[in-house]
This record gives sequence, C-alpha cells and structure tokens, in this order.
Amino acid sequence: MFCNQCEQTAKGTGCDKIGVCGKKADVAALQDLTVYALRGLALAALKKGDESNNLGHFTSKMLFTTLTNVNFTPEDFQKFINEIVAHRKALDVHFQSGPGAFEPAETIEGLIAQGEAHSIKNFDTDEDIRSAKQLLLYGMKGLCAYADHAAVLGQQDTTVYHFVYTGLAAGYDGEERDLQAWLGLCLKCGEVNLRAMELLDAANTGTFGHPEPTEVPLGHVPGKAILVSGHDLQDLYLLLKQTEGKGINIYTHGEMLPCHAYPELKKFDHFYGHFGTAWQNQHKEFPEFPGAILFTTNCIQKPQEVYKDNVFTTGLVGWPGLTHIGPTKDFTPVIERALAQPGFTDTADKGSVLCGFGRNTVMSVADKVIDGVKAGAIRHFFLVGGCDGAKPGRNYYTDFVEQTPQDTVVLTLACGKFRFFDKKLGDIGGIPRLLDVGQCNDAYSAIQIAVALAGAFECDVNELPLSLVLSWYEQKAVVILLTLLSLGIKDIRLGPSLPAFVSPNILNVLVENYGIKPISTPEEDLKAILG
Ligand code: FSO
Ligand code: SF4
Repeated sequence: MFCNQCEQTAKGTGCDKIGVCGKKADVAALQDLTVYALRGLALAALKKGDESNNLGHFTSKMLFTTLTNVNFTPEDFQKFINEIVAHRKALDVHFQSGPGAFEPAETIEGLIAQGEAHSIKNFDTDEDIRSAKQLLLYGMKGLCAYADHAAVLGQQDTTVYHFVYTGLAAGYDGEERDLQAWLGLCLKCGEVNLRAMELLDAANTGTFGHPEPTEVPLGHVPGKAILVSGHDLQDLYLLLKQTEGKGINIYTHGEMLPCHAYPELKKFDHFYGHFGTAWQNQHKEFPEFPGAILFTTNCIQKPQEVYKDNVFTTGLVGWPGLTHIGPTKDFTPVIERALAQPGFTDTADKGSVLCGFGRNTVMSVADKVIDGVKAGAIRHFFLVGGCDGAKPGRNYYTDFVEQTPQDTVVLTLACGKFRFFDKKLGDIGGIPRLLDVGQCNDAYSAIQIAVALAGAFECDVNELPLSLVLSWYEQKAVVILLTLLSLGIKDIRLGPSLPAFVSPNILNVLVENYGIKPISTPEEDLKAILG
C-alpha cells in the first residue's frame, strides 16, 4: 500500500505497510480503485453531458468515502466500486481503454489486485506533476465532503459537480497538461470549493437558523446519554427528534460542538452539552462515556474493545463489525443501546464554553469591532484554525493562543480549537477575545467575516490586521487552503508539518507566490506578525 494524504502519514513520507490511521492495505487498494472507477464515471458524465444532481451527488459521496478516517470496511468499497461502474454503464457511452472501460473483478481479492495497479504512487514519474496531481485529488476529496454535506440538506450546484468530473477526468481526458496547468486545476478546485462551502452555509443556516452565541456545558447531568460525533447537522437533528421524551440526553463530541448554537437544534431540551475534546482522543475519552456513540462523518478511529459495542456509524462512515444506520435514519438501535447502558448517575460541573460566532453574529457587532480597531483597542485579529491531530508539535497552537496580547482577538474554527477552546481569554469592550466561528465546514463564514472587515476598512484582505495560523490534518483542510490561495490570501502560517505530498518545487511556488510559511515557535511568529 501507499498513502500520504494526511498529516500523520508514516515517517512524514507515506504509509506503506499499514496506515497510522488504522487503514489496512486492502482498504487502501480498494480506495485507490474507487478513485479510478470514479475517473471512468467522470469521463462518461462529461462525454454524455450529464448535468444531473443525482449523479453529481453520488460521485461526491463516493469520493468522500476515501477521505481520511471515514470508512474502513472492505465490503463497503466492493459495493461502492460496483455501483460506480453500474452508474457509468447506465450513461451508455463507451471507451476503448483506461478508467472509462474499467471492468471490476468479481472477488474482493481481485479488486484489491486491481487497486494496487492504480496506486497514487504511480500517478506520474515526474515528482512535481505527481505532487500536483495528488494535491488536486486530495483537494477534491475535501471539496466532495463539503458538496455532500450541502446536498444532504438540498443545496446543490451543477457547476460544482461539473468541476468534480473535470478534476477526476484530468489525466485521462486526452488533454496534455504541464505543471502550470495542473496547479491551475488545483486553484480552480479551491475556487469551486468556495461555492460548495457557500452552499453548505446556506444549507445549514437555511435549515437550522444562524448560529447565535451559546454557552455549552462541558460536564454532564444524570440520565441516559448518546454522544454524537462527526460533522452532520441533519443526522443530529433526526436523532434529537427520535429521542424526544425518552429520558436520554444528547451530547456533542468533537466537531459537533458548534451545533449547540443553531436555533433549530438548541431548542431541544435534551440537547445537553459537550463531551470530550478532539477526535484523536477518543480512545482515552470514549471508555468514560456511559451511553451510545454515533459517528456521522469522519473522524472515526479503531473502536477499542471496551466501548466497541456502544459505537454506531451512519452516512458514509464504516468500521468492520459495527452496526450501521442506513439511509432510513432509523436510530432505534442507538437509542436501545443508550437505554441499556447506565448513563450518567451524577452531576459534573466542568465549566462551559461559548460558541456560535458565525458570520451573522460577528457582523451584527461589526460596528463595535470596527470602532475598536479604529480606537486602537483591537490591535490585531488571528484566525487560529484547522484540524487537531495526534502528532507532537501541536502544542504550538495552545501556546500561541495563550501568548496573544490582550489587545488582540482570536477567531477559531474546526477541531484544532480543542487545544485552547476552554481558555478564558477575557473580552475587549464586551467582544470576547476568543470567538468560535464553528466547524471546519464553516470556513466560509470566517472568509465572509474577513471580506466584510476588508470592505469596512476599504482595503484588501491581505492589508487587514489579520493573520492566519492554520493547522491541517486531512483533506478538507487541504481544500480550504486551496480556497484561501484562490482568493489571493497571503502569508498563511501552516503546521504542524508541511504535507508529504508537496514536492520541494511546488513548495517553492507556494512560498514565492503566496508567502506560505511553516510555523516556527509561538514567540517568534507572534513577534514577526506584530512587529
Ligand atoms: Fe477535525 Fe477530523 Fe473538521 Fe477534519 S474532526 S480533522 S478538518 O476531519 O473535519 O476539523
Ligand atoms: Fe496514512 Fe493518513 Fe493515509 Fe491513513 S490516511 S493511511 S494515516 S496517510
């Protein structure tokens, strides 16, 4: 196997025996084959001129399954590959060779052998072209995750799906591309992702209302309990509906924390609080949870024996042997498990955190913020966001936030915030110094805040007193970075380490054109930023 798509990749170069994430060689090969089969479907969709949302959403879902920490079940991929090929054949356009003519083997062993022949390692003999092709593929995985989330709530745009086909078909569509052209596709992927994230923002706020500042308890109360992880608001809503009046409290885990701020979700009395921290701590934290646990999207880790029977998956998530809740979204098995577990028997007050500072809330106090900057009360804004992860070096982000001066404001989003989300940083004239914009899925909101500030100050985003200090782990972070680059945003600091799939020459392009910098130490970076 070979996989280098995430930040925790083995030795910083690539997982070649077993994934650090727990992905085995069979699933790695089946995921590579899923991508190859999707290339064939994309070629056929382009040739046919298929503009249907159904096929676009299906393609996005299938690519999303290959994102880090989503699905680890070989049989699921066998099913996906056959479905992809069936969709391609239904389009009734024919190719002589390549992915458009791909015939899947009948057995899972046969599919694994086919997948090994399409390893990302063999993308190209030229290191830079290979690197650009990988950057594009990983960016598209992130893009498809966001497109899927938006589509689940009815927001779709054929231009997004058209680009997904174009990006998947690239390399097999008969067009010669040099490095410049491949990098152009990467930036285009970032640009299209802004549209996908805009759709997702419209989907979430249109369905559940605009997030509002909300205090979320970190402790627990007596009662049966279900913990919801992942990123999917709709799954949480359906679970809240199905558990009403059953004496079960619902807790969020990881990236579900910002859900507490949505009016249509927070209205449920049994939607209680938040449990635990970021995804990589689940082995430590889940044994302590006395109820059922539901994974709605990434980031699942190998369930430990002691809590395995409590864990359920839904949507695209899969782990061999776990009970999966299918598209009917009948959560009865989860509810029954929660009722059979002891639940919490005591009350624990572990403080609280404030969330819900999406674009609507921040913009409603824009005048105050602008006055604060003009009067010198607010010297600088930092966006400290992105993923958390298990590798060392991520303390940087905790230290960085702790060391930000009192006259600065920290905006944050995604699971990287769990390094500092409960720090009491105080406020500046009533504006909290730590503002939680939401999930990584809410990066659009953060971009809109920056654009609005630039508008108010009549300057370019790059001229704002704003610095981006980002952490990455998986492919959604890759596409957000591409979106920021496509918007011309410069001088981003990126850590904890740079992606293994970025070649030295491509890194040079990023440094020279966009001023991307690896993080150094909080002290040095703060000094450099604040002069
Ligand atoms: Fe974190 Fe995981 Fe949201 Fe990522 S939960 S690491 S960027 O999948 O998706 O922020
Ligand atoms: Fe390794 Fe990351 Fe790929 Fe998992 S997703 S196999 S940890 S590079």
